[in-house]
Amino acid sequence: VPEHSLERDCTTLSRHVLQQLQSFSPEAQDLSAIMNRIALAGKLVARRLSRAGLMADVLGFTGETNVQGESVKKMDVYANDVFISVFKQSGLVCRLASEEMDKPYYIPENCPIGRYTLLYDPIDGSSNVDINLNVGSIFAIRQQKEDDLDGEGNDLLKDGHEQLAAGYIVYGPSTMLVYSIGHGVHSFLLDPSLGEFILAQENIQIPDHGPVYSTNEGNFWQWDDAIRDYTRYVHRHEGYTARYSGALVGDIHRILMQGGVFLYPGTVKKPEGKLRLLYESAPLAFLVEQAGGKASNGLKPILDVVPDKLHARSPLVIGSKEDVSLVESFIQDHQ
Ligand code: AHM
Ligand code: MG
Repeated sequence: VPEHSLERDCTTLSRHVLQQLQSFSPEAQDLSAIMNRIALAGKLVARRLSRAGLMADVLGFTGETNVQGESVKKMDVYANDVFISVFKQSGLVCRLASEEMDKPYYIPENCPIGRYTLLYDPIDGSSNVDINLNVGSIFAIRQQKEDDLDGEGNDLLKDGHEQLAAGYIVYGPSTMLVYSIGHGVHSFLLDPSLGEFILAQENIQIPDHGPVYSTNEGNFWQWDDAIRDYTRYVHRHEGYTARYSGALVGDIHRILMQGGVFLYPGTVKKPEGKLRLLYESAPLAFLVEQAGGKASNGLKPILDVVPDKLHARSPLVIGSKEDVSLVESFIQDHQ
């Protein structure tokens, strides 16, 4: 069997975006071009990661602390800058906001022509980089409707229904991009020999129930009773399997394909959990709902949660419908 059969459908990402919107409307053109730039950022990050262990000055910490109080890794900085530089040249995005930047980053040349904002986590699960395991990038696109008068991004403090598109890139054995523009969830694999993301699977549907539960059980004694009771329930019932890699994108990707639930509940030290709403939980919630799954903060859909600040956190329960509802039922019982 030839490696690349000519019969194989080589749908590229930008063509796929246009096909879904089935029009040459300005929005279709814009989203297609934006996705193309995200794909370019993904290729640049993937290339750097693939050589990370071989190059001096790629691994480890910079010595700085970010706005979240976390030590900054060199790969975080590199990937953050990659997204900025690919969008500087695009003319489409006026503003970027990420986990690594205190305030949104403006590209004045693109305002007000490119009135889109890109929200992103450049390297999710960065502790995995140093041990040569999978990491990811998460992104969401929002239309910028109001002026951001003080440059703090207060106009971004809206719920997740405002997202026009969202997705992630997982840097695993292969690099895969999974996205949605509100018409289902589709995955693309990076073919390094072509330098293109090629359609892998269209209209991914998450099973209504799955075996995986994915959470950091080291936090058991920091959880409240509801989450502890849920965990005890899982331990006492057959058919569950635990998977947790310390990198959200990979854990969610597994659940998207096989079903199950990922939880990052509030803890004593972090009552709102660890994950940030605007560029981690909300984009993944958009994607998982588009695949027929569910995402909740325990009490209501993640997409309904309005952040009170740019880097706001929220508890996250996400995955198969039935499994998320089960966790919610434990939380509601303890209200
Ligand atoms: P990061 O974006 O700073 O890497 O943090 C997010 C990561 C997630 O990928 C992962 O699910 C979580 O942090 C793991 O946290 P913990 O080590 O507390 O279980
Ligand atoms: Mg992250």
